[in-house]
Amino acid sequence: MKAFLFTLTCVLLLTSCRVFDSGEIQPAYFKLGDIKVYEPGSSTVLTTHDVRDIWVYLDGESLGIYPYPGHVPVIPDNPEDKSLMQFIAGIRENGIASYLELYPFLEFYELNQKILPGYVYEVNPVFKYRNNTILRFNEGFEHSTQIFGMDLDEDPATGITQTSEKTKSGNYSALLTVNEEHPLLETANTSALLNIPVNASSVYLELDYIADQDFYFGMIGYDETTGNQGIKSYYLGLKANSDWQKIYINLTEEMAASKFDAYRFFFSLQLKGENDTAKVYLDNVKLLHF
Ligand SMILES: [Ca+2]
Repeated sequence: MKAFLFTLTCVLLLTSCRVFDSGEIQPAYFKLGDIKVYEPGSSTVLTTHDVRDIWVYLDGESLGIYPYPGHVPVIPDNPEDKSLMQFIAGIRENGIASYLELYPFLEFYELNQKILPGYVYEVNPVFKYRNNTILRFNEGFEHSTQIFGMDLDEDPATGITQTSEKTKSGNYSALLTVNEEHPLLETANTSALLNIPVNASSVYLELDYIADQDFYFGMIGYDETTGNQGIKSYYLGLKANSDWQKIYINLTEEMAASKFDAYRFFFSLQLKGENDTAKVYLDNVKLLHF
């Protein structure tokens, strides 16, 4: 048995030597380190992000989706020439683990260089928002007035308040609270927004939140001429969590399907079951489109 294993090992070693000797190219590796994401319109101010993985392309062909830190094996077609490596930010759309998406507003991080077999290249992708990104609002709750000032719940005792208890960025965030006496809070941006693309061009809402109970994000569509409310959609349920979480909510299809002239966006928190109170903290609420 030992003799057989010895022979087998020799055969395997010889086989692998033959493969190596026959001119098979060793891969190079791109070692993905940490990444940075800058605020829209800035190349110096970092923003919060939940870029989970990097989609990697070599000369326009996909090499796969990689977590970071990690290693990407690369075999260039022609190591004598420069190759274009593209690193693209991947998110979890609507916070759902199985919805892997490219984030359309972030530029690709690109390297154009020779890739030599056996070499390890360190790369720390830096992502900037595309220049043609339109930031319709960016509410960090740093000021005494904020954009979610429209009371939808008809209970004047509930509304968004500025707080420094827990913040993701800056000195303040927003607090939404309900209790047994005031069990519903629904609040929307004060002015309905015109000219949000309804032609399937990307529209996303980003936010950071902590919630001790599930709550909803939704939208209301309006007819510009009459001002009539067309729909009120409780678009996405956001799960309770224990620490700040970034969510990228894809509104593209909802906009293209509903096609209203104007929209308001709202948060809805309703006390559930046995709870005495429920609290949601929000920060960095951004609406983006092209
Ligand atoms: Ca803030």
